[in-house]
Amino acid sequence: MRGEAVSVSTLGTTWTPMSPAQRDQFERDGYLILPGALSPDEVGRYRAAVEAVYRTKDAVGRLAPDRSLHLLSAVRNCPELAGLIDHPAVFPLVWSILGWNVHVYHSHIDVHPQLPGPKPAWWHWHQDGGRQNRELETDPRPRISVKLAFWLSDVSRPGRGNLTLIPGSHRTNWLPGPPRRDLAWPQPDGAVQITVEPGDVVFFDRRIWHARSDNLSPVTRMAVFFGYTYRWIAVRDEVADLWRQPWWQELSPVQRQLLGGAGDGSGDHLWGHDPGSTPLYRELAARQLLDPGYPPLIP
Ligand SMILES: O=C(O)CCC(=O)C(=O)O
Repeated sequence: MRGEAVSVSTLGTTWTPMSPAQRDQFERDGYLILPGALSPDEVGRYRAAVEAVYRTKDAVGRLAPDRSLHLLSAVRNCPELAGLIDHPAVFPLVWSILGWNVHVYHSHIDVHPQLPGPKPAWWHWHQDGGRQNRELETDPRPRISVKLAFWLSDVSRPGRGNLTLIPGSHRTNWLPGPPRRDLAWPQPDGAVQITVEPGDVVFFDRRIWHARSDNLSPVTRMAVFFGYTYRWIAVRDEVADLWRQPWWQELSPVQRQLLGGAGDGSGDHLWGHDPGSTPLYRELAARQLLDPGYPPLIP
């Protein structure tokens, strides 16, 4: 129910760091698929929450003309999703790659019903991060953020609005494409439609070249995406007064950190100057999972 118990506490659950084989695969391909990360019960619960949001937005005329919903700030708009942001089956992938000084900077709920036919040409291919892809000068650009995509519908065949990506493209700064987004253009070489079952999660490097595809099937596509980055990078989601929400107190300290509510709100804290009051650092320390590769600034 909206505004009531929203979080799934991870206390008492096991956190398993990314394995060396997963790391090798992630470094090589730029993404991992985690089959069955959510149980069928969880899929049912999170689906129901997303469907409720969809109905609410429909009632106030906020769906796109094709009746799709692409809604930023996932937890603000659907607090029942808070249990996904540190889901024990996949959150360890995030801190294994980025360390403990992280937050969710960009998230979205996506509902895509069947389209009557292919949409007019539009070049959707991109790397995440917006102007990071103009303003960072290295080649390849640094990773900086990763994303978890939680699949709540059956996208086990192509043509169902699959996430499309180019494996191994995360170290390529430039993808040849049309001079204007609305020009018809062939799919890039090597592009694959990712096939997933409800409850699967895709974990990807923000730099991987990716695009949503059209859902031409009768199965409404439903997914929730959470992007994580370092706390010294600004949050794109709306988080300004989340702490005033009635459900905020029910979140765990790590969930609050991920939603911008850790420390004293100062820039110093965001820079990671006080690991002792940074919940994810504390949690990893308590579980003896701190990576010596991410030491505090002043030992
Ligand atoms: O919805 C999709 O399949 C793609 C999502 C996307 O482009 C993104 O997460 O940046």
